[in-house]
Amino acid sequence: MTDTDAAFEPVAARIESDLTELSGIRAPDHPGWTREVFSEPYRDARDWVAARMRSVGLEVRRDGAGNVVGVLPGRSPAAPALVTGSHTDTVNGGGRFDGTVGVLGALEVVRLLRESGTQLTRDLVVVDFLGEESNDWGLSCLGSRAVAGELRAEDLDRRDGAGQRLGDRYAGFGLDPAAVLAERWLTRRPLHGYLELHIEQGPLLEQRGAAIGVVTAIAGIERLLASFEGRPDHAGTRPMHDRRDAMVAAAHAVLAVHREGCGAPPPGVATATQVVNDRHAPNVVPASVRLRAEMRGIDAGWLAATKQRLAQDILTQAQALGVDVTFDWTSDNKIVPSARSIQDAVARAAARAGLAWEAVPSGATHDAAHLAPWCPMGMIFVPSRAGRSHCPEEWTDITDIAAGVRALADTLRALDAQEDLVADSR
Ligand code: HGY
Ligand code: MN
Ligand code: MN
Repeated sequence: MTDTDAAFEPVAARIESDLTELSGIRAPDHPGWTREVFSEPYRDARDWVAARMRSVGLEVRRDGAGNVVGVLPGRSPAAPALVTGSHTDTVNGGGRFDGTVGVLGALEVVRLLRESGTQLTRDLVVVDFLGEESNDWGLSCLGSRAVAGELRAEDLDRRDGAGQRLGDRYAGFGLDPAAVLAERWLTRRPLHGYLELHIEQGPLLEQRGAAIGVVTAIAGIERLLASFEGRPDHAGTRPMHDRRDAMVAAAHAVLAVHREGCGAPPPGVATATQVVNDRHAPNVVPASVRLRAEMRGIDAGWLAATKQRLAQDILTQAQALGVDVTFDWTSDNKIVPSARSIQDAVARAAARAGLAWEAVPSGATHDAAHLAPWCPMGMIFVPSRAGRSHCPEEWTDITDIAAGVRALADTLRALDAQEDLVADSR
């Protein structure tokens, strides 16, 4: 290991201390770690992140879309900037590492740069993006979507299961909805590249004994809200042959979604995640039932075909039961390939550090998917124990996280020195 390399050996204890402190900020009455977007624990967590960003020497601002943005000025501020970061919101009952590893890992990179007296050519922009997790409004990655100019005025009128309007939740969190829509800074300044460190959230790296994942692509996500309308009847007196049971039609749909996922080309998956009986009386044949499902994959042909097959299959079954069904499809994000130039840079950095690496797709979506249209994008994965995530059991060893931070630091330094990434980005 050269002197320079030694200067960039992450301090695992510092990362672990940050993770422990941030993990202490969560909703007390929920299982696991819960910091849902617009919640009070989430507000507290962002205050903590902003303070920690300042403490490592970043110039910090909250942009109009609710992102916490820290800048480490480079020698040439006019040069296209490097961006890194991730998110600190969680799913309900989630874990400690999803997203936080990328934000806190970036803070450790900043400490290493400053301690070694290394000033990059380019500004290094570190972002804790608002609301990355999928939500009831059907739009994940709220913060990166907004600054990429993808959030539309009509999106603010979306309502969640409790009827809450997205625009009102922004306002309740202290954000002006008009400013959210106007805050499109990704589209306004030249960017050199985006690199995000994240846990794999799947089993591949652990199975293959690799410390580093070089992400090849981020899966596209198609989301379905199917609404089944049958007929309410007395559950105790209505003969079985003469019912229009919306719950039975939804149950067929759940199994149809599962069959599609089981038949998908890897890493394709399909999951029915919610069935709600709008009139949940215990003695009434269900008349109005809503089903939420999502399909993910990196094969555009399969994603398109599965939507068609499912719609036909679900409709046929519903009609046979005398139940009407309507479909509301949302593309949460398209399939996004990582930049070849950044994949290669990550692989070189891992090899230099003596870290075994594997090229892997990402079944999870990330803010990186929304940065990709504006600059070459790449991601670094670190292993998830037993491939578990979005649950309290989510775990990544601190030594694996430190290895990921080492790869992040070395890759960012290499990208900083490279001229025109854009030329060879795909
Ligand atoms: O849903 C996802 O893929 C990510 O964890 N938000
Ligand atoms: Mn995540
Ligand atoms: Mn997640």
